[in-house]
Amino acid sequence: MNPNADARRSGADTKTDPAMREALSWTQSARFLTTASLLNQLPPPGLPEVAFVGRSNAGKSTAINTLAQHRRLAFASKTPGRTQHINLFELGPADAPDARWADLPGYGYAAVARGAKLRWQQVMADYLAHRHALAGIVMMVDSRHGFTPLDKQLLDFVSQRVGTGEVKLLVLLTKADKLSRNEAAKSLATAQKVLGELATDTTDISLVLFSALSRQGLGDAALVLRQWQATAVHVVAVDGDTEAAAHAEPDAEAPPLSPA
Ligand SMILES: Nc1nc2c(ncn2[C@@H]2O[C@H](COP(=O)(O)OP(=O)(O)OP(=O)(O)O)[C@@H](O)[C@H]2O)c(=O)[nH]1
Ligand SMILES: [Mg+2]
Repeated sequence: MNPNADARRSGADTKTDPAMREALSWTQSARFLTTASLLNQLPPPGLPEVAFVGRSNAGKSTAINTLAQHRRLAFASKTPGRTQHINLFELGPADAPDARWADLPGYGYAAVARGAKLRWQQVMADYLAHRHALAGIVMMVDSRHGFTPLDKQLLDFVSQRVGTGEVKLLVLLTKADKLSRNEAAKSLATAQKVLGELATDTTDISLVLFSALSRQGLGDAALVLRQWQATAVHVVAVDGDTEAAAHAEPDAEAPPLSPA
């Protein structure tokens, strides 16, 4: 597989590795900023943003809470489809924030009405295709199930922006505590294969086995996110925010992901 598709294992110690400790103390600065149900309700782009995406119930909100070391920053729930808006979080010093995270609504939850499903998927597709500030995507995939057809559809959808390296990708194989060592190795190998097909000389793709319960992969995930923030180009907000204006109209270039 392409060396740029980097498989990380929890080798480093979150307590003793100074870079990891710094990264974790940065992720712990995450605090709620705002919530939006439409793209034009989002604050103008400025700080680098990272989108947390994945199937409903894959563990997006829980991963944000774990990184932030906060039990209820993002709303995690046993009921799939809990996150129905884009929730934005801000990171860095309170007087000088340096990044934002966006918890996006999950996809693939069958019980959501078709109309609502299409609407959310359009919002997500527009955000991923056009948000200028988007520096990276964290994709949560349940380690027991691997990439589902909808996950692959999403990978395909972002493959252009990921392919040029404009948008970086971190895949968290979540709920790793539910797997045996052997199953975990298999889950990692299968995911590596899928991501290998996406990797080019310009992509920046990482893969981490993750558990909110055991904190496996937490330090590695924090390191990747910290690195993205450190290297991201800050998007200067333009007067009259042309991006927000562009989002007011549905974009023919960004078809909705087909509903599950
Ligand atoms: N055992 C275990 N359970 C987890 C882990 N991460 C999440 N869960 C559980 O999985 C369920 C769904 O987690 P959420 O974080 O709400 O999932 P989500 O992706 O935000 O779901 P939506 O908001 O519906 O899209 C909850 O019951 C969590 O407690 C993990 O690492 N280990
Ligand atoms: Mg959620």
